Amino acid sequence: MFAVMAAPVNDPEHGFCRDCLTPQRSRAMRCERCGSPRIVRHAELYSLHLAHIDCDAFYAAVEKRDNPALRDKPVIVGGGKRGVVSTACYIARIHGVRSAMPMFKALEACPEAIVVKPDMEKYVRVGREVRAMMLALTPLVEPISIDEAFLDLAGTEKLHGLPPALVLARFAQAVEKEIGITVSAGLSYCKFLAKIASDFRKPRGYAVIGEEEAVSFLAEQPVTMIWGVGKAFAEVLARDGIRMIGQLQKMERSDLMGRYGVMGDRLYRLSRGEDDRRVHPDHDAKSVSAETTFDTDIAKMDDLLPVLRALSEKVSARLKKAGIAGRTVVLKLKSQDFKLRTRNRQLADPTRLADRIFSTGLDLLRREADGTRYRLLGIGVSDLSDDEKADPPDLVDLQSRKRALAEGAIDTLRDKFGRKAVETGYTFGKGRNAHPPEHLDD
Ligand code: DCP
Ligand code: MG
Repeated sequence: MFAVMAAPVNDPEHGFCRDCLTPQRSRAMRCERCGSPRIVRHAELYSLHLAHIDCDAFYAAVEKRDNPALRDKPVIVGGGKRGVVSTACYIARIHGVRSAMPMFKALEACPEAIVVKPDMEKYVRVGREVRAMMLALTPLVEPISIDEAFLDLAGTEKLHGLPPALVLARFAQAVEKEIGITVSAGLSYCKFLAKIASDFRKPRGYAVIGEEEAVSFLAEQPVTMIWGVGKAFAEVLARDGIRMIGQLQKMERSDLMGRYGVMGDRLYRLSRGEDDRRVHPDHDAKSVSAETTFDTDIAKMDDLLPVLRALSEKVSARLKKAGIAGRTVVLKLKSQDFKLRTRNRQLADPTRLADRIFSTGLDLLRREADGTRYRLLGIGVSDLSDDEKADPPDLVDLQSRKRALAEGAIDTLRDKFGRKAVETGYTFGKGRNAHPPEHLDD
């Protein structure tokens, strides 16, 4: 089966102790030096360098650190306006409590749990501290969320005097000691499998997936392990009789693409452990946006709408060009008296589609179209990430899938014949006061 478990007997030369970092020369179950059972062994241990690190029960871990009375108790962080669980510690998880669960359900499952209100500022601060420690290992750190990041540790052996596998274990120890929370680490040759590995032995986990075993390991995993295969898409695959990654491995690329479009190509590649995405250090840009100042102030929704559409398309085009996506849509308005209003909405997944940016922006704009005369309108996205996880095909929402496909077709035509070749209903000939897309300010 799996790396850490599968390889030990065969690879006495490729193991070390996660507690004292001593290389192991025998096949003993416990460390030759300190007696710890936390031994990692793997044939490719010293040649892999792509890592994924994710903090364990992050918000709850920070709360336990700051209040030792909580340490051995089931702790749930959450509540507030949405009334859902942000996260639960591993003790509460034994009772079935999960992130995103309504709080009343969580308390039904675990009535003795202690509920703590989230303190976002604190978590952001701790997340930054963890990140700073990562950056001391390599500049190639790509944060994915507040508590996780990819690290490419290639070429750092000289600097650290240790191979990446040991650097990673030492890092986990240092976070425990210096920050007071625990992390799980995954080591592999690609992002897809490094992330899976970090999740495999949580909490305080360390797992390795090598090239040798990637295909056989994946064959035994459910399709939901593939990025972009959420509940809805998994149901579609299940309807076609596909539940395990091993089934995808037996299918032709053309067949998968014929059935599932672009997603089919992803299924083909990832099911075979093919993933050549590199680790991109934190993007300098924190957001991508476009805005325009009107010649004369506008109050009417009918007049604001085509401008919003054109701006959304511009933002989308930039995201697509850069291969990135944003999870938070930000609407910006400046009123006649120069008062600035910004409104945000977080989406379930990052997007790069003009249509999603537009429709979210429109929702936000409707609330602000209260007769105020505006001199500036802007739309953008923040919370940027790689576009790999963007706009997962939600086949339940057929309408949005159709829109996404239509948008793909429009992009292709525009690539071929230029931007003006295709105008959408919203921008075409509308908006007496709006600039055409080419003349939008940045
Ligand atoms: N989070 C949230 N709502 C969710 C999921 C997560 O508010 N639906 C927050 C709380 C988590 C943090 O983000 O602590 C990190 O998310 P993870 O998915 O990494 O979850 P945890 O770190 O809590 O647990 P794990 O040990 O599974 O990584
Ligand atoms: Mg986490």
